[in-house]
Amino acid sequence: MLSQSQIEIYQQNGFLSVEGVFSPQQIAAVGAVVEEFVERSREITDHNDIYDLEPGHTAEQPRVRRLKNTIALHPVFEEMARSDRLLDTVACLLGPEIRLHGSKLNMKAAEYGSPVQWHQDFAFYPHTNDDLLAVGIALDDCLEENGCMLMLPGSHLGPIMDHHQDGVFVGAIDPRHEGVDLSHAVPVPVHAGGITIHHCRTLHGSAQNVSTRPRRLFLLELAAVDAFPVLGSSDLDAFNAKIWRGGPTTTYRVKQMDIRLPLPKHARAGSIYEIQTPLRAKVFAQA
Ligand SMILES: O=C(O)CCC(=O)C(=O)O
Repeated sequence: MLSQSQIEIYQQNGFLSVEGVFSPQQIAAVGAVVEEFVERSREITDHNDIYDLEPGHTAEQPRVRRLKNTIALHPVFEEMARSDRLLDTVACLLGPEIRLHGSKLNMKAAEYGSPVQWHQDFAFYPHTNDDLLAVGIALDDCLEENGCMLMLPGSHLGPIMDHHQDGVFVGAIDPRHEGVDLSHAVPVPVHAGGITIHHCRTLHGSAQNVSTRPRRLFLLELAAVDAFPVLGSSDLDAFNAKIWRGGPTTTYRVKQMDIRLPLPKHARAGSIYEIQTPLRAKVFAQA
């Protein structure tokens, strides 16, 4: 549960962090499964349905950037994500009816973990309304030194920005083109076991991890059940199976707003890291 003042901070800033949501034992159990997946990545040489790999990945030195669709990979992830502690917290912001949109685990390994350029999640998955948010469960201390997320307060109340370059979706903004002053952005640190929550329109990004400490963040994208993806859903049963609280509806709420579709995609589009590769206006450097 959140206090009234935490709810107001989220409404005003578009993000929030809450410490101590999960115990050290819960974090350790999930962390052990994550390490098993990293170990298994030695067998692959390219991105696939499970793994997004950092440049330089080899069997001898596995470098995993992301575990995709994490919820489906092992029951420990779903158990953590569907815990009442977490969903009661989210319900304070989204209302009682909650659907999973997606999940991912961004690894940001020590010394090389890739940056994520500035973007609004909603640009990737526009819906009929914007009652969607992302929860980041910290599996490590996520601090400024090891590449915690940075967010621009109040940006969720502004426009949905252009994430295209030369007419192609690159999943990141050009801050100069958008007139955004990133000097007002703030780090959103959180310790292992804590969570961050950000609104789907909050502008955010994160730097490369050049520290000696890993930064693993398990991200859940959650939606109000009456928000429907503008790009549609090819399998309504699978879509409705992701309702974690409440039940299916055939009536979706529409909010007046201008939406750009995340199309067309470029040839190398895959995870956000690949989608952002062609971006010229990179803010975060990658060594
Ligand atoms: O892992 C991060 O620091 C940023 C994650 C993010 O914004 C994303 O994957 O969409």
